[in-house]
Amino acid sequence: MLSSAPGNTQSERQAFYARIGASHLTPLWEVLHSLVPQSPRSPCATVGWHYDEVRPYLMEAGRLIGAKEAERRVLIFENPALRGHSCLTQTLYAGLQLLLPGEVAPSHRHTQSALRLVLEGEGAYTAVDGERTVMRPGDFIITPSMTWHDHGNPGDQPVVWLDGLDIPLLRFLDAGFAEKYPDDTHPVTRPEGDANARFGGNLAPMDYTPPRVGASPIFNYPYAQTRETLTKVSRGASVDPHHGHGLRFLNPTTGAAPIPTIGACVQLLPPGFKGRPYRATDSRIFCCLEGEGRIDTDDWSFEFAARDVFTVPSWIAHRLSSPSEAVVFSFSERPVQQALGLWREERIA
Ligand code: 1HN
Repeated sequence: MLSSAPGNTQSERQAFYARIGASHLTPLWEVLHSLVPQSPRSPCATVGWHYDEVRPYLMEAGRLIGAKEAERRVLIFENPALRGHSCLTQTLYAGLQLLLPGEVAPSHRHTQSALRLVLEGEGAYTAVDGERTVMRPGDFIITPSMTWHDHGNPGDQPVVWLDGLDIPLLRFLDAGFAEKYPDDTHPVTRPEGDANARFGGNLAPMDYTPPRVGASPIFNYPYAQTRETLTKVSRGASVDPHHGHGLRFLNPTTGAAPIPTIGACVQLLPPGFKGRPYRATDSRIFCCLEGEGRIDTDDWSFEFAARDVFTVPSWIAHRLSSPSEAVVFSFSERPVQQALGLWREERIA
């Protein structure tokens, strides 16, 4: 006879789970549907920060600790649904870094890749493998995996930038290595602008063959150039109903993303733009660079202005809009999902 009272079955099952639990075993049938959902259900929250709220804390941190002692003086944007994990999405970390006049953030390298989006101040530089680049507001700068990097601020203004790193992804893969350079600053071996001269003019050195998987040899995508491109593109007739005038940053030698693990985009939302809903399987971190606008999901909305940071997790439908005109930068792990054949998007009417 098979049948038994459901109550007994439940208690027998619980007792069974407890017994096998002692042998570090657990039944699949209790978790199957959350392991293999019909569609993504991210544990991450949609969330945003206004720069005006965060900046005073960052300046306070500037009085409490030096850049050298901290190694990197950063306030991390933590997803409220993942507190204590130092991440904003399941794959990406983001934070605001402050470098005060006269400070140096010492040279090191690691397998984690980084991007910087300069938000405030002029006169600092970042160095990547022996070439320095001056950081100007809006500049998008990359620090590829295992490149030596230090930052310095010989100027007279505090300089603030948004850092994005693939820290959670590499933690998940247990693929993190790091080392410190013996001196605070790495020797300068190439003149400023060398990388952009060799790779930035739709040209490359005659004998250059890009690695099969690798980062862009361009490491500063200056905002002056990006903005000019956006302005010219916006004079064209077509506006994407979901993205406005959306462009993605390229490794010019391959057409791939600037960093193998992180893709970055910039969007110009024309005056009065009301974007249609859109969702994709990559979790995206946004930062407004100019103007103001608004992002809406079914149960969340956030009004943003320049330097505000916000995130939309995987598969959450969202709409971008702007009353005047806005420029919005964003980044995500999209190239990872695409390399694995997993990335999907949906343009909702
Ligand atoms: C790092 O190297 C930087 O170079 C910023 O500016 C943030 C967070 C964790 C680990 C390394 C930087 C970082 C970081």
